[in-house]
Amino acid sequence: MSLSGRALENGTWSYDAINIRDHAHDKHQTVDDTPYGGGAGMVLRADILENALLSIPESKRGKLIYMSPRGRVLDQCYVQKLTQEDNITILCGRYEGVDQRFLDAHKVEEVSIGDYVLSGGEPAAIITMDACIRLLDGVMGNADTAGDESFSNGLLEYPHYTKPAAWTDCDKKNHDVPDVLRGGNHAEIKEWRDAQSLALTQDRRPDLLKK
Ligand code: 6GU
Repeated sequence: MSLSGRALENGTWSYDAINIRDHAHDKHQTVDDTPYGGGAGMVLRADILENALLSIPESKRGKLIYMSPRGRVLDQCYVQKLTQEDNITILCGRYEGVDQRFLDAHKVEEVSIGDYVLSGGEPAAIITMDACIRLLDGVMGNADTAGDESFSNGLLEYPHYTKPAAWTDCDKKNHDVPDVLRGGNHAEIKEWRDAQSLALTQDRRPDLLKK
């Protein structure tokens, strides 16, 4: 089972899902309507969204976030901040969007997972949750694991190798594990890994170095 699945079973975290449609007033369970000012798509209604929100006990609402490509882009620093919250309510939109008055009235923070557009906020919510859950106490088997990984120190992670030390690929090409990693000199290994991290970051994500 996944780390987050096991953590759910042992009570490290829990969730409830609310179907916005259950909070509509009419028999067709309408949750959206056409945008004022015209344009394509439908907009989720503020009154229905508020009914759905108020159905959550106040003590459980916590921070309110709305998954939207307009939002602040999720990064490891923001994930860490979210894990400090006792409760989080995540609104997942579909259609064109959400009536702005709901976002304003309830001080909703908009969160994006990157510069591309999804058809709905649900996959983005799952990603946000996974990134948070793995940081909760006791979820990762080895507490050290979270310290070295990509982004936690602002750099991409160094490359990893395991046995066999010598490996021949399907084109008969030999690939050896770098000698330094097999030598057992921990200071030298750390220096090599740090240099690899820096070079990889410079090559693939120079934007991270500027930060
Ligand atoms: Cl959070 N939602 C949607 N619909 N699209 C996105 C996104 C969120 N983040 C990036 N693209």
